[in-house]
Amino acid sequence: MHQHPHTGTDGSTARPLASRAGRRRTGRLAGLAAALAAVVGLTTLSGPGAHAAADNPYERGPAPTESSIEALRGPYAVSDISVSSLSVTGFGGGTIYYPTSTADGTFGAIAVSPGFTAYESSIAWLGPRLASQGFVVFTIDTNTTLDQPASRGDQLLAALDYLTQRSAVRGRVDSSRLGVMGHSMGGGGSLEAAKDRPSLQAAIPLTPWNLDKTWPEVRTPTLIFGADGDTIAPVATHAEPLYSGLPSSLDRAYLELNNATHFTPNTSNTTIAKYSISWLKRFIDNDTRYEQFLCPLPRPSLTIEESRGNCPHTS
Ligand code: 9J3
Ligand code: ZN
Repeated sequence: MHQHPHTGTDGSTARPLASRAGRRRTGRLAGLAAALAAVVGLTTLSGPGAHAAADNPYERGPAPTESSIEALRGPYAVSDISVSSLSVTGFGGGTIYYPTSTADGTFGAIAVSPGFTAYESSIAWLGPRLASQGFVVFTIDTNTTLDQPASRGDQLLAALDYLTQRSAVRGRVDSSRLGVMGHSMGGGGSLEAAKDRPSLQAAIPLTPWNLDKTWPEVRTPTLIFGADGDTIAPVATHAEPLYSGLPSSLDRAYLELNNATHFTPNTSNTTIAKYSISWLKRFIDNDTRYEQFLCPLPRPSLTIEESRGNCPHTS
């Protein structure tokens, strides 16, 4: 099939990777812990296992700052591959955005579905924006633009299966660290995908639409974005009851965008990006360095109309 990797269209540039100052600190602490353990005769607690437990193997990229999660591009240069609908089954093809370098090993991955009547182009901005932070991102088309949320959920899972099992970048993806996003009926579909596959590590519905408001089966940490001015999927009948329909014990959050519409997620949006990056890093990469942006919950502001969630997360 016609798959052509190419680079550089997004203007992103490679930057030096993390200095790993944290690693050095960890090493010193591990040494201190080993010395202490030796003193009290608990030498079996030191060694490689103790170090591995303190050193998150899924952490990618430098320590984040407010400006790094708000930036148009993160630290990784991004390449992309077009996947023809003729080359796949179960979804409509799409574009895979991925960090160009293989120096950092594998990455977590997410699939993103557009909404009713819409195409991949409507959510394409998320591809390079999220991939440049250290994820493989598959923005997809659905089989037909009229597919309903349950079908969009199945298609997100088919896209993840293609990504991890058959795609040209399957060797770059950690198949145990996957997530889903989607707009409107695609957001409703991301809940359907999480319900069907509890091993998913993160879900982010964007101004979601779904007639089913009860989601007690979901075990996937879920961040829902609503828009205060949404008249197509009003928050009172979609995003808010969908959030409330998740288990109260789940890692879940609801952010209502201020001065926003149903279509706000269809163009580059820094509020969506910064909290999505934080959620994906926190739950797909287990990267607690990003918890500072999620907890305490962002307060109402010019960009956030309302926030809900069950901080503190269990780290
Ligand atoms: O995907 C969406 O934009 C869902 C909103 C919608 O048009 O629902 C009408 C059935
Ligand atoms: Zn509200």
